[in-house]
Amino acid sequence: RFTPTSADKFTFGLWTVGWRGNDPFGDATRPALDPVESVERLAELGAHGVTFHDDDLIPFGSSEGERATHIARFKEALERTGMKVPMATTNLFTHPVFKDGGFTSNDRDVRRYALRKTIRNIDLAAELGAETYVAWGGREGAESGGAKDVPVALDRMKEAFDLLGDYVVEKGYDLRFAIEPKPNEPRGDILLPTIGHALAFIERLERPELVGVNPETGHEQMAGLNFPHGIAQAMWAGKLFHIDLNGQSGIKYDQDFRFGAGDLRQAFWLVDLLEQGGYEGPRHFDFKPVRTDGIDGVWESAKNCMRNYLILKERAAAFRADPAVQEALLASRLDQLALPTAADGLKSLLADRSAFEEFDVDAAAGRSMAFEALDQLAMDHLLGVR
Ligand code: 3MF
Ligand code: MG
Ligand code: MG
Ligand code: MG
Repeated sequence: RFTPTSADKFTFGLWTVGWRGNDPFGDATRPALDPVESVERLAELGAHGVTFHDDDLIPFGSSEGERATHIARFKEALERTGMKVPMATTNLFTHPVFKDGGFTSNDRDVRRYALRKTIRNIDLAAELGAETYVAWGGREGAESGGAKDVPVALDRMKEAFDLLGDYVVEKGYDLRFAIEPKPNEPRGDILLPTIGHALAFIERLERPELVGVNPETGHEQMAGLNFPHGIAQAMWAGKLFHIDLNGQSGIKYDQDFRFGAGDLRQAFWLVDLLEQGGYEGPRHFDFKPVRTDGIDGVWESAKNCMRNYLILKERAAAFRADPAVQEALLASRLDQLALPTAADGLKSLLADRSAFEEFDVDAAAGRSMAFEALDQLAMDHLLGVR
């Protein structure tokens, strides 16, 4: 029970289990992991696949020959284990050259280099069968007002995505882009800080249909936002191309706890939404095994990201199937929310005296929404007492 199979579509970034525990105040606490070992161990745990930044697989500065060897070993491990690579991404944040950003660095040479580095890894992503190419612009931002002309930087950001769109269309790749918003860290403020900013930006691109979002639980919560609400709007817009699942406790640094840790109630509603709402993409974990633990904690936490998702999936399904919940939903008038407000048209709305002149506002104000009973049913299901 709660043991995943490939059909559950759980995927992990190589950089997640591979994180060595280095943070701004301390050195690594664990040895480096060979990507081949990560593929093997995650396959044994029941994962569907892995994702990677170019530099996770091919250390920055590798020669062409070394690059080919890293790719060949990785491919061999994928074939042997049946693991997939549904997504890949570019590291445009670790090397000091990206200190002021990749696509929006004030330094034009750096911007051209960032595009070439991205395009090189897009070729590899397509070769490995990836469907989504994620772009997290962690260094696209500023610490001070004069340092970045934001509208001009957004012009450069648009230019980058338009060029990348040209590239995949020219090559005939079946690859879509997903922008990953984050409000801050490592920059003081990052461009496209939330799902909403990213969705608005995408509509200004030359090929908006090629670009969606890859929201991360903790990133939205760092901005004090409700993650399931953000995901719901992304789904409503047809833009949830990919997702980064993890755990976060409130407005703090990017905690990257395993999925299910942190805000458990939001995790419950998120799984309910993804499962009910027909999201078919990978359930991708972007978490960091706590640096207090050894390699045992790495595999324990990876296993438990998937376990917690499956537990919440079962709890959410039980909530939806409970007749008492269905009644409570009616008492809270969710069925009425689903009705168009004026399907009869503006003219008959204006002619309807019961809608205004004869509307009993006090009676309507007096009707309870009965949300407390509904929420306690959810709580009882979440806590496993129903
Ligand atoms: C940082 C992140 C990133 C992105 C990744 C793109 C290093 O907070 O979340 O992980 O997820 O670069 O997938
Ligand atoms: Mg993150
Ligand atoms: Mg995070
Ligand atoms: Mg992420």
